[in-house]
Amino acid sequence: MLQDQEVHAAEFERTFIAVKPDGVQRGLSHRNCGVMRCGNHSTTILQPPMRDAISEIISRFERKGYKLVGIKVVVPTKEFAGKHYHALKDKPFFNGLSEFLSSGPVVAMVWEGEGVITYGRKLIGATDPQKSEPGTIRGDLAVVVGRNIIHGSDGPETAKDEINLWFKPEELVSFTSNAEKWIYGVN
Ligand code: IDP
Repeated sequence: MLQDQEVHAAEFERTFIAVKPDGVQRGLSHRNCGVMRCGNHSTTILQPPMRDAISEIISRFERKGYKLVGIKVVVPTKEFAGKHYHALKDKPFFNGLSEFLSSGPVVAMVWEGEGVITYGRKLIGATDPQKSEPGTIRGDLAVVVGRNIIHGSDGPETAKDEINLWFKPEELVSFTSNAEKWIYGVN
């Protein structure tokens, strides 16, 4: 039984997802507003509740049925950011993009599940938020291409490379969640 579960878990693909510095900061600035700047004003309580981008993004992947198997908050160096975006090194925006990715905390994650690479990209939406469908993360939460709040691997090879770049093997977990048999109908 346990063996079956292990085999099943091993069959799932993994993808690298990152909340970029703009996504992290947008969440933090809301918290700052509530706690530091307007925390003493009773009107704060009347403000409509806003969800920050980090929890919103995690929630969308989780609600779909995907499994979080690694997560950390890091501030990458510009050199590291350049490695992450090496495929775009000839683009005119490469330098600015690397600088931006290293400008603040990034929430780096690995998500696991059937079809998670391709479907993760659907959840994320088109690169340019102006072209992302409503209902997608970028469509709902971002406005311009240079601040599109989230990264997701675009294929199996990229996913493998990006996971290896951002995570050590021991930083990732393998487990079978209780929900899995209800999500996949196994056992
Ligand atoms: P993706 O993030 O949807 O996979 P890529 O083409 O791999 O899209 O581009 C990586 C990132 O580079 C984008 O998410 C976006 O932040 C940035 N980017 C892409 N095109 C432009 C552009 O024309 N100007 C500025 N930034 C761009």
